[in-house]
Amino acid sequence: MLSFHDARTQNRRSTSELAGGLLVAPLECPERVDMIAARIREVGLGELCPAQAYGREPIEAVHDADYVRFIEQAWSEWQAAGYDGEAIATVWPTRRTRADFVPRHIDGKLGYYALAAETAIEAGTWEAARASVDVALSALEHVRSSGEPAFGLCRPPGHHAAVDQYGGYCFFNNAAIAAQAARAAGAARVAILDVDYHHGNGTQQIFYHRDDVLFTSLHCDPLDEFPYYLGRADEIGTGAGEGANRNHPLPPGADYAAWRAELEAAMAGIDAYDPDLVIVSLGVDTFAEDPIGSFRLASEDFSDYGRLLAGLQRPTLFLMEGGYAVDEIGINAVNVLTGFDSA
Ligand code: FKS
Ligand code: ZN
Repeated sequence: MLSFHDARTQNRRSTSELAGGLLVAPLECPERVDMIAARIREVGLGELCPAQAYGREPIEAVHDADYVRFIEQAWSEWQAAGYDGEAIATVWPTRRTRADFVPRHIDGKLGYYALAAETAIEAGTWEAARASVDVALSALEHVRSSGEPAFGLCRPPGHHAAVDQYGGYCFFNNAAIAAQAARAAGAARVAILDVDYHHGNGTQQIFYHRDDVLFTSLHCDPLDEFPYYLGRADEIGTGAGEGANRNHPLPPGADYAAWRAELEAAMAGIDAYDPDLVIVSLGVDTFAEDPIGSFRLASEDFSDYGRLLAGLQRPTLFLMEGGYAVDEIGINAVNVLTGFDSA
């Protein structure tokens, strides 16, 4: 299968992630992409193609224009405020304050648009986030024009990014933007299958009221895991979207047998939905050795579920999300793709 990438995704070089009360080197690092690209070449998965530029229009078909402008300008506003470090939110609109206006000060804006504090904005963030969308849309175009599967080596990831919120290492929701672009290009129904260890709260929020995009997610129970405030099984969609949102939370420490059983249930639902396109939000932080995930998948399990996904027999777009065991990230991500191709 063909893969798509863009060197500008490596322009995000944040040095600070707020973790355990410390500022540490971010888990979501540029080497993740290098390792996956190296593995693609090593196994001869297929050509690694450069992305085309799509501009901001497809981004603004999903995200608020004011939010997109905020991501564009946040770093220069932060610098203009005279701060020395990277831009990190420290204050929020909460359950007992107002959230119906955007403050003028950059500190107020950061809290308004952030859903978590671990993710810093720095000099290369805007360019990398836009490039990540271009990667997703380039891979989509290949799937649509050829009917063949494709892989978008997106970075930064996207599934936590909501209509007007960033966090959990995500700024623009690559999978949602690709789904929306596919709809605009004529696909009647798109299914998003999110297999990242964390719930895709942003993707869920974006399509919660719609029945033309099905969101199905397997993830660690939000009672125990980030993003904590969304992702439970009783969230089924609203209005026209009722029934088109399906969450499969699993307990911390889940093994592959439990995970695979949920995947089969999720796939039966996708099959019945009869989508024209399946978008897989491919996070490999379900790996047993992942530094932040607690699930127990082995490298060969990724090949196994890649094979299983081919059984849907639908045009399929894989987009990279999380995965932080950098030494094995290439093996695990590419195992899904070779498993799919081998079926
Ligand atoms: C470690 C706590 C980490 C944030 C977790 C973010 C997960 C991001 C992801 C994505 F796919 F978006 F990258 N808390 N000290 O893996 O879901
Ligand atoms: Zn994740």
